[in-house]
Amino acid sequence: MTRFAAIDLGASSGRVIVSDESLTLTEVHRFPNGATMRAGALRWDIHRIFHEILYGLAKAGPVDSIGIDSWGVDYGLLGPDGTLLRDPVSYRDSRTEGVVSATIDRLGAQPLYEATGIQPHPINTIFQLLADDLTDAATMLLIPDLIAYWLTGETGAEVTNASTTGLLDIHSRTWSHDVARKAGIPTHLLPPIRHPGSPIGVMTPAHAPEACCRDAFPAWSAPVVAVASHDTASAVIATPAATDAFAYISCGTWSLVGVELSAPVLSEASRTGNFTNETGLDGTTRYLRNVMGLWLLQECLTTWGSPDLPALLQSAEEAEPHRSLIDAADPSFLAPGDMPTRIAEACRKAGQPVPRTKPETVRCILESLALAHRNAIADATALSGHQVEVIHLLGGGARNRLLSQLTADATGLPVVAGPVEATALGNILVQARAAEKVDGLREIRTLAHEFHSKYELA
Ligand code: ADP
Ligand code: LRH
Repeated sequence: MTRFAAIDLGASSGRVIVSDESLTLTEVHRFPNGATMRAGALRWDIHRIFHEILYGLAKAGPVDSIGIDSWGVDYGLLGPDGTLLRDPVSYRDSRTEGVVSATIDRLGAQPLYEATGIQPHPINTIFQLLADDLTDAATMLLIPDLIAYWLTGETGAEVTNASTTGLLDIHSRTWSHDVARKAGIPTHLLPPIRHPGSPIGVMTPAHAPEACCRDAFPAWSAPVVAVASHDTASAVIATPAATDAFAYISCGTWSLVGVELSAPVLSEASRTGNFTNETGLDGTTRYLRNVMGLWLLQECLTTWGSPDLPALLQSAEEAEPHRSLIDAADPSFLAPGDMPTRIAEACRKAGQPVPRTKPETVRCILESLALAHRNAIADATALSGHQVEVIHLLGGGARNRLLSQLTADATGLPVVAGPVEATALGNILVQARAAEKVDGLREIRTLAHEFHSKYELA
């Protein structure tokens, strides 16, 4: 019986999920994730994350292959001897303030967009690298590539996640040394590009950081295979779509809202509309807008001392509708901190009633997200000409019935919620294709559809 392990790292939780040949997924380990202030910056505790991964793999038992995906844009820097210089900084750190506009002024917004297809968002790797100390840095590894390096000793940059950096040439889908040079980023930092389905190496403790982890490796080994290592790319792969006329909302910490295209859209209207062209499986384009997503709710829950989410959503369902709306793309929501106060402030500034209770705040967040979903889908359709008949809402947000309903109400389109673990499913389906158990993207989507009907709609 063939078994695959998906290591799926989200900004709010990480999980190790195992599948058998009949696509039954078992979550063998889940652990909380989040960035904290350390050594002068908001950082990921990557050694703890790696330790949790090893614990999950040991619990999973022997598998035929392992695939790794995570949130995009963030990276670690290796020194010349292959050791990690510092814990990776989170994209929510304020270090890129000022770098974005200065870089755009130098390189030109439209030329940069035509070269990379990526909207100039302050989280992008290109801006983070420009704000970083690159002294002693020999190699830049994106988060899944860093985990793969610690598991196998092999370095590389998987293409779907490399596309989130703002340094990938949208036409050749290789590093744009031209953009890197003009921006002032040393090109030797950028490791060779690899593609979903290609073998990375075989698991061995030899290259992992000694202190945290070597003893925690499982007794067995397995090949590590490149998957679509950007979590959003993996989620979109596992869209249970029966038609090409679909839009997706990959809905977790962020809402990534858009359509899948066969070619990028690089017009000025697309750039000023804040659309990005990320690379998907087999050269597809994920044409999407970043909407702030359930981060708004997560941060409220943290401020409120983690009340029960299902109960709170129930009260939000009963709260007065259409009372106040915020702009869910407002960059002032990006940083961590007291979110209820920031939401109240945004309402006040917009001359709207300030939410008085927790359920009213939640209702305001979900209605604002639904409106942002509607606007992004309408704009994606208008800018790309792609027809949309159905919306697939993928990821943890699919557990939020109210959000799906509000999105359906706002768009006037049917919303299919799930799979909740679309990212892990996409990760596994690409491993299955590498093992020659599945063929093209169409067959992968048929399997995702069967999975969804069997396990989530039953
Ligand atoms: P990420 O991969 O970015 O960490 P997930 O896809 O795991 O995000 O989704 C996390 C989100 O899922 C949470 O912020 C929360 O809003 C939502 N969620 C999780 N459990 C539930 C639940 N029981 N009911 C409603 N929403 C939920
Ligand atoms: C979602 C995600 C998104 C990126 C952001 C950094 O987890 O990968 O696609 O824009 O995190």
